[in-house]
Amino acid sequence: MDEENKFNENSKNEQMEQFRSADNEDKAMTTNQGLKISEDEFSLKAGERGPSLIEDFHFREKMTHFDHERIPERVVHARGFAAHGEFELYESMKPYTKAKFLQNPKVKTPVFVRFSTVVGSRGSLDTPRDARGFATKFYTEEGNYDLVANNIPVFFIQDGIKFPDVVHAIKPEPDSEMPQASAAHDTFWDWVSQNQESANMIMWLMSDRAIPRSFRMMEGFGVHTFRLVNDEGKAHFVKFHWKPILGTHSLVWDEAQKLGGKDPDFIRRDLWDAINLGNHAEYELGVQIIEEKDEFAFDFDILDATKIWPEEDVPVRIIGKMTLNRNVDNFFAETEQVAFHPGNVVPGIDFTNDPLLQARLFSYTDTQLLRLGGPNFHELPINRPVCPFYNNQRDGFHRQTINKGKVSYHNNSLANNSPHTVNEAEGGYVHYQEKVEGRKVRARSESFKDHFSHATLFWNSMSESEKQHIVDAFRFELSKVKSKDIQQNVVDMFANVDVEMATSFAKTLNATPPSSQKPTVTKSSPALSQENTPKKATTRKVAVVIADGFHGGNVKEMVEALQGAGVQVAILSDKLGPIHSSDGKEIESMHTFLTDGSVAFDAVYIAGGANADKPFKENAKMFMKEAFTHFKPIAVTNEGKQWFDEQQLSDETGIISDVGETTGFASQFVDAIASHRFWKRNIS
Ligand code: HDD
Repeated sequence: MDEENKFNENSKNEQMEQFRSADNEDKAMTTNQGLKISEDEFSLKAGERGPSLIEDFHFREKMTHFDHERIPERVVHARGFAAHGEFELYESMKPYTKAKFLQNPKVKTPVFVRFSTVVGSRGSLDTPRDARGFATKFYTEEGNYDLVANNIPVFFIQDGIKFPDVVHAIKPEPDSEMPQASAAHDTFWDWVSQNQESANMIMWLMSDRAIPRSFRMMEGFGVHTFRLVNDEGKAHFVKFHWKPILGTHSLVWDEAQKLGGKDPDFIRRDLWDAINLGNHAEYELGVQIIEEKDEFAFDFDILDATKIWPEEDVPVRIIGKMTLNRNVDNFFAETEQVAFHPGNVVPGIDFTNDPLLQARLFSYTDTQLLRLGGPNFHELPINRPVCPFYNNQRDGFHRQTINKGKVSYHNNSLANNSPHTVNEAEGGYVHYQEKVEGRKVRARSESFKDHFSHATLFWNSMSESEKQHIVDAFRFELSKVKSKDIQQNVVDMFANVDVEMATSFAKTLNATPPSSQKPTVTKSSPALSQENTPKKATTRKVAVVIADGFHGGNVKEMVEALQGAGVQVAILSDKLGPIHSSDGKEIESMHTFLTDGSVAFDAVYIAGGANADKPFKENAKMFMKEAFTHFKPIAVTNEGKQWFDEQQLSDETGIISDVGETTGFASQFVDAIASHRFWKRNIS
């Protein structure tokens, strides 16, 4: 096979094929030893009403397997959802890195991406206020490269030794194991106010970023400063970004909470359905690059993971695109067993001395040894590199490979010193030879001491509605804190970010407002505001609410226009099955008021129907009122228009109304869907 084509975007899928189980269809059931089974419903007994017998190997095998089916969930990021895809390079990065998958724009690399929430247990919900994990495994011809990222570009702490502390503080409190999947409790906010390096991350966590609308609509950030190293051994500092093609979009908090009950799987379902429908999730890969000579040219330390590199100062260069196009075959085998590690690098990508990154380089393998039960988890199908691997590691729990021969050591003469190491020119990984010197100290660098400038920069960059959401989030979270002292400490801490902001939530808490000493940072970064993200109607979900006797022509026209714009249409009524129009047509309803709230949709079209009864009308009104308070586009015709008017909602922003004649009604609605939310709407 020619070298060029040996590895391609299908390499991982082809490799996994050999591990997929044979089809069960028409097969006789057997034990794991291959013995055919004659009876699977009754255990072996001494007499029909007698005691069960220990010799029942079939019962024992079935029950033992079941008893052992759970593995420890991840200590953080337990709830995740993953998909396969490919990465395609737009332009060669050869001047910066020798990483083979970043050389040739023709090469496509298979990827596996696992998204996650951080705090909640595996069986929690998709929509809590939380950071989201965005971990990508690139199966490259030189081995696996893992970009283990989050949807927030900064972190809670500067030094990884504090990771167990922040995680203990944010997880459910250890005495009661409450609250689940939530930061809104005393231990977390106590930790925040006693660890002020968290200020910037907390601003992001209180912002809309922490309640994404979809995994398809989230940015990803490698957070740390890494190094790219080229063929000549020259290094550049780099930060990695994923930019979603659909833009970065969020839920509103009330909607997120309601979704947690109505559909705890809302976000994973969104990705699963989108991929099945062919609406593949797409993200562009961007890099910010800083020359080594400019390491100290900034008013923050580029090794400090609580700081961003403002995009206006260090532009993000888009270098490729990732497309997630295939759902997993088996959640456990793939999503649960995948093991990421920021230390999985390829030649041309290297680390820096960021003390957070350095700690991570220890933690991931360590946790996986426990979670996946031993040192051979690299052999699990999802974790295997697509290139072969050879070394002298042997044995251990669940070893799959049958290593031949008696030689399992290096150096050796018996096997011609195989496997042998290779030099850099032949692909051997050589660590970047950064010069280091210093005394052994447990200390924070002076250059890491500013905790507030970037938090203020973030605040300054927000639109009015985004600022309001941040204040509301602080109000919500801190109102759940029982200790008055902790509430006050947080108010005092965040006065260092913005006095007005801290005053706003101090009032709600009945805390003492901070003095009016203003922080001095006036800079803002427009790239941080979601106001400036791409907005599209495509793949958005709209509920079309109809009752018997609906206006067939209006609904048909609207449904066709929506589908033409790539919008997903869901017909919703008070019952499933055919709903009849006044002109004798029928449309199948697949959703009901009972099963789906308006929170499951991005916009609603209330068409109504002449035969709607009172309960229908009340449900429809509630449905549109809820969408209204979530700032969503609403279209109304016929009875829908009447019901809207009857509610006397104070504002018509984002309401597209039509009594049957208005031209461009459907296209106005599509435009409104593309605007997503109408923040100026008065919902009071
Ligand atoms: Fe971590 C999992 C991302 C800091 C220790 N982390 C984990 C996952 C993501 C991140 C996306 C889930 C991977 C998956 O889907 O399987 N973590 C981050 C980011 C960080 C970060 C972006 C800051 C920049 N993490 C961090 C620190 C430590 C850890 C400082 C410890 C020193 N992270 C872990 C872990 C986990 C993990 C305990 C739990 C499960 C796993 O590794 O495989 O090792």
